[in-house]
Amino acid sequence: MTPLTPAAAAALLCLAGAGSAQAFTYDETTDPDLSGDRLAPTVLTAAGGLNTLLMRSTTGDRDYFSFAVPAGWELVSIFHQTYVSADNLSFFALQAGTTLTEPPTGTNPNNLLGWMHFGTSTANSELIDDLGTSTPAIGFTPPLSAGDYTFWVQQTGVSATYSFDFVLTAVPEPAPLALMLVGAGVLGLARRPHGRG
Ligand SMILES: [Ca+2]
Repeated sequence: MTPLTPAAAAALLCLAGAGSAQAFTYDETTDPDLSGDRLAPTVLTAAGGLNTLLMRSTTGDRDYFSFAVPAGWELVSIFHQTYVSADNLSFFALQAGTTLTEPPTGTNPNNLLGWMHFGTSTANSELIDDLGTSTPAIGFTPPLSAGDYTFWVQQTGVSATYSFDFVLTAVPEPAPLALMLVGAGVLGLARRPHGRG
């Protein structure tokens, strides 16, 4: 492959920065029902900014979807917007990767990155911190870094509609001074003599 000239590379970077990718807006009341197959979730394409998802569930309907947080971006918010159902208890879980490896019955929550029940009481609130501290679970400290994530959401009892915002922001650039200090620290460690008593 021919190496890019600096000018060509700059032009490509410029294009990438312009953000040809568009955040998703998925609405199960008008778009197809999300996949019910945890091993073949509906793949959404997330981008920087506000990605929105309006979901509809009826008896027996489980929804699985996945998206990638692109390199240079992080998932900072999973905001629960609305909830309309006669049953005030629905379920939300996520895993890293492109499938949901845990079955809906006999689930081992220790293999979930996070999970929680949501409903009327969690509408209009941030969920990502609650998901990160759920137990038992793998757990995480937000934000979630670049990579694939798969989600499992259900209200299998009665009909329900609920909506979420997934917010991606650019990974902050480290401050130059902090970088210098980290560099100096790493060098210092590397130079420390080994095996001396
Ligand atoms: Ca559905």
